[in-house]
Amino acid sequence: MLDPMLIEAQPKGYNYEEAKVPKYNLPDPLVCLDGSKVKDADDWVKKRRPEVVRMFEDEVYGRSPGKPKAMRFEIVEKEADALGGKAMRKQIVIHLGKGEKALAVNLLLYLPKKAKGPVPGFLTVNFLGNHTTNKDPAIRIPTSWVRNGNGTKNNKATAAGRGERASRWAIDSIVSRGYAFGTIYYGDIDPDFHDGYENGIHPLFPPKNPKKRKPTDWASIAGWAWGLSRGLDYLETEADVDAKRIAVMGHSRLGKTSLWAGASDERFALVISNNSGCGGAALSRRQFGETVKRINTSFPHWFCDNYKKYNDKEDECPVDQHMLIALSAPRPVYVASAEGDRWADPNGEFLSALGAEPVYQLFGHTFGASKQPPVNKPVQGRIGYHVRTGKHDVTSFDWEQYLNFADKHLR
Ligand code: GTR
Repeated sequence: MLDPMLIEAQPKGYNYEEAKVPKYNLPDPLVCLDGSKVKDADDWVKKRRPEVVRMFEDEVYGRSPGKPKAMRFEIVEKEADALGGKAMRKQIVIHLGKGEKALAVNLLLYLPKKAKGPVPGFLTVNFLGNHTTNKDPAIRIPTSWVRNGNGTKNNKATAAGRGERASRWAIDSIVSRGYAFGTIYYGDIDPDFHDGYENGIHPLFPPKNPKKRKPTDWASIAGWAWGLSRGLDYLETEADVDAKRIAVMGHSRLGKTSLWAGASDERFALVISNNSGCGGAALSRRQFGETVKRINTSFPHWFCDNYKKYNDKEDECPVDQHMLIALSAPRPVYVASAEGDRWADPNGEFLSALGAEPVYQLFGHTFGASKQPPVNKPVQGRIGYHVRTGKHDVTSFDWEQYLNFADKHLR
């Protein structure tokens, strides 16, 4: 398999021209499977939304288990004076399952020290270990699989990686603006390579034997999203956090993950997709940049087996990704693109947000854009969108917009 990190930003042989986007018809989020039209918000909530969730489960991400019985939270570290006195730090291990295959998922949490009463926050998921999100020397280093362990080839994280991804995580600003910041390392939940679902979260739940898997069983994106829900389960027990005001955020494959987490767990109050692209915010039918076939080939473990039916047959899929954005409604949702990230189809990400607006309108909410806004000019209605200059990444510009959006909706 190709090393996902080594795949260049714009592989050759794919379409990057708007004029070459094929003609397509998007499925109407407001037309039910029986052909009837959604009349109002109640109809969406009771009838259409469950249908759409089921289609995403069965055709795209796979069905996940619910909240597990065998789960235990252990606070393994606590510091009242972290980040130069600005924050409290807590590190929690979420123990999942029993026996040999039991998992220990590490949650790192910073809480603003000055806060009076429970604070809103961001729950995020990261690529290389919690210790890479900040230089703080007390952050625990993962013992689970990591990609190339900080430049080495042994798949073990080392202290050399401390803070190496700090530019992606505006922890200082987040805490200074009165929000909690939580992050989970995705490899603690499910290692990101295809091993036939023998490792990570999947063997802890039926069918424990991967040979008995059905084409609708969950794969890795659903596993990471499910892990975010377990992080939220912990936050519900945390007196200093208001678990009813938690935004879920991720980048790239983890942006696909945060969208599915927000869609499948309505406790998340706000949903943020950063450069999530194909299988995330971007419309698959446009076949711009990464395609369904390509993603299913490079990353066969991300989506359920049924999704492979749509390789080169995007039009046959009963959903497209605007319906995923719509599953956040009526909660605020933010889709962010980068101009240089054409592999992720920035305009397709915008059009997907736009395609979700009819569902928001049922609740009296609007987006505020009808075509992709110019670069670095965010639009923030109940749906937020921006395309910034630069490449596939998370920047302080992105976080500035997420914080403004959260100020508007979670305060
Ligand atoms: C790419 C993949 C994208 C995106 C990205 C990432 O190689 O094609 O869908 O998920 O990886 O997660 O960094």
